[in-house]
Amino acid sequence: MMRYVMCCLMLVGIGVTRPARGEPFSSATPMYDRWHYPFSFTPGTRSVATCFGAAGSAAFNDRDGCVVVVWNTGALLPAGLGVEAYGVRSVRVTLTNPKDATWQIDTTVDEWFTYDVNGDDQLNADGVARGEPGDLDGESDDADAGRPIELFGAGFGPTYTLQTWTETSLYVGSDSVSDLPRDPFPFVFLGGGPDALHVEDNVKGLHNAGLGVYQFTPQPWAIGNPQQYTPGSQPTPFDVTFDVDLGLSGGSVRWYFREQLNAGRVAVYVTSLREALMFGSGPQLPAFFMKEGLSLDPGAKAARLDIDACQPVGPDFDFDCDVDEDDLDAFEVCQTGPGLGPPATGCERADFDNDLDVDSTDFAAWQRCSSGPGNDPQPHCDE
Ligand SMILES: [Ca+2]
Ligand SMILES: [Ca+2]
Ligand SMILES: [Ca+2]
Ligand SMILES: [Ca+2]
Repeated sequence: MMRYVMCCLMLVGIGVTRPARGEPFSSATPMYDRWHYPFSFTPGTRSVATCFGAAGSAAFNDRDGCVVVVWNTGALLPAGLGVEAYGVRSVRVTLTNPKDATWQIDTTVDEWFTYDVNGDDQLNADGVARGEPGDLDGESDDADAGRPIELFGAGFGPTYTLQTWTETSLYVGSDSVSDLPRDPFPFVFLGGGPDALHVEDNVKGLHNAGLGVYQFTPQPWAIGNPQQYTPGSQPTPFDVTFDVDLGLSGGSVRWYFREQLNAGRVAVYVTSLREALMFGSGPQLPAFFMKEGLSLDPGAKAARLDIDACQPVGPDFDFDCDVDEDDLDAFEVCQTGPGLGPPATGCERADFDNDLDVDSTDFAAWQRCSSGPGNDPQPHCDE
């Protein structure tokens, strides 16, 4: 038996790997975990990776010390079946912080102008909130102590792709000489997608001019939630869990994970704008064991991924592994009536019996599959 469970995937009902619901799958992944930082001279082999920011500092990405993790999901369930063959109910990422941490807990987003926008190493030196009379630095105080740890999608390009990047690849990003986009880079979707907004420099407002976006506060896909952590009195390692909000960006975030299951690799980018320290380390910073650091402490664990996935039945329009009212709403938009002609573009999926209309026969299929929120539909209910 493996001493360390490095990665667990909870997979439900896809193809040949069709375990009972809730049965965990384990493998010796992550495939890659890396401290994504310009001055990591041993890329991919660090035992612990810290997350911190350098907001407002020229030639440093605002999100400076970051973690990129890639899991080889294709080793656990078949990839390449087409995105339509993958539904995702939930995604949780768990990272483990070494003992003796002192960083303050903050589980809510801080606005971009509560960081050091002007790069003078002070926050809101004038003491006046952004935009108020007398504000000289464009900054406001941080209303709640601490900085959140934020999980985003991992975008790739122009140098790398999800398939070509490895944890030892040459670093691409700001390098203390020039302001450059990261590759891979943390991103959010613009509105309902598919355009990706870089977030590594959201305080300086770089890399998204082509989309008309400058300084902004991105909504993370998940915020780290420390488990049983007491800052300044923490004698053991502890987990930080990230429960992804798959409903963000009108389903585009869920699509990201479906698309990656199809690609056989799931990647996430974990960052914090917690203010930097000299040498990028210290108990004041969120820090996470990499797979190379498992011998450091009996409580060390590598990054873990839990995905509850499924092979969706036809009436599961939003691909979240149930058939409920949300799916009915989508179906009703597509209804045409008997013999009233082919479904509109985007509604082809609603024509379950493939007779070129969306009528009561198709609705009957929806009824057979109806399972309620969060419940598995009966297998083959749409046939
Ligand atoms: Ca400042
Ligand atoms: Ca100010
Ligand atoms: Ca805060
Ligand atoms: Ca559904």
